Amino acid sequence: MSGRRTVVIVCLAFALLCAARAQAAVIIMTPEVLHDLSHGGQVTINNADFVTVDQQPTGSGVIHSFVRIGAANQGVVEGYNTDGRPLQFDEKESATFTRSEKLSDLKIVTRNNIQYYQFLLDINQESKSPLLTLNEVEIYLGNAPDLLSYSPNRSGGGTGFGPNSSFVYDLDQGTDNAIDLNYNLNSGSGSGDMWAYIPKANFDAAKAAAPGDDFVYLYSKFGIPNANNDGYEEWSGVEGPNNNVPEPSSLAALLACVTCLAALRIRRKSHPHLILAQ
Ligand SMILES: [Ca+2]
Ligand SMILES: [Ca+2]
Ligand SMILES: [Ca+2]
Repeated sequence: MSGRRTVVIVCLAFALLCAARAQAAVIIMTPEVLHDLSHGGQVTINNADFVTVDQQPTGSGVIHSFVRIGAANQGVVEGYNTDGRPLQFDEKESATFTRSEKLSDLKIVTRNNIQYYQFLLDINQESKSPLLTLNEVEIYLGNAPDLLSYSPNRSGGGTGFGPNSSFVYDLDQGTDNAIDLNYNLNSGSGSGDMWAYIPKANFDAAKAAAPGDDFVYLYSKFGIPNANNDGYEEWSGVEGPNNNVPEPSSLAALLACVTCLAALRIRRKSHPHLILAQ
């Protein structure tokens, strides 16, 4: 082999190596897009609204917690709600606070003329180190209340509970997103820090794909770069009458309407000309 050919081959190999390294670097170094709610405010990500709680909750509905996630001295924590045991990640064991949540128990709320299901995140951090990054939120509907063996990171190939679940929402769909939160904005005991409004249309699509999937599973992960400290993080659902079941007041109105129509029909029979003239 001539000296010149050897130089060309070596240069080519070096160029290929550099290209491979550069591509690997791009994949590894793609940063999360950090949405800063540490000073309050709100952000919309993949049609879901994340809104800082800057006052005590108002309106109707019951706020019912369904998962507590925490681990002492662990910067990154993750978990999801289920009745299944043993728990997979950093969830708290109590069946009262880490449990299944039925879709039919959640209240449908309307915000800016769009229907949502509403969730509340309550974080607990040290006052002197109050920031916490929410890195992942993934929601699925599952076909049983006690599913386990969750496959996280859907944007990286995670499958939820596989065929036992249908996909609803991913914070990282399309872009790897994260949200910075500040415990000190609402540091009162048990006070919530952020509302998450997830479009009802997402749930409807999941139900259409798998009508038997009735249980809401919410997986979340915290801690990069602003790490977990102090107490647990807790998600709740806003429960209450939803559009699938008429509210008592609606039922009463419906009954009144039926009674009224029946009365009109009787009146029309006895005074046909009177009704026709109207
Ligand atoms: Ca809090
Ligand atoms: Ca993310
Ligand atoms: Ca914490």
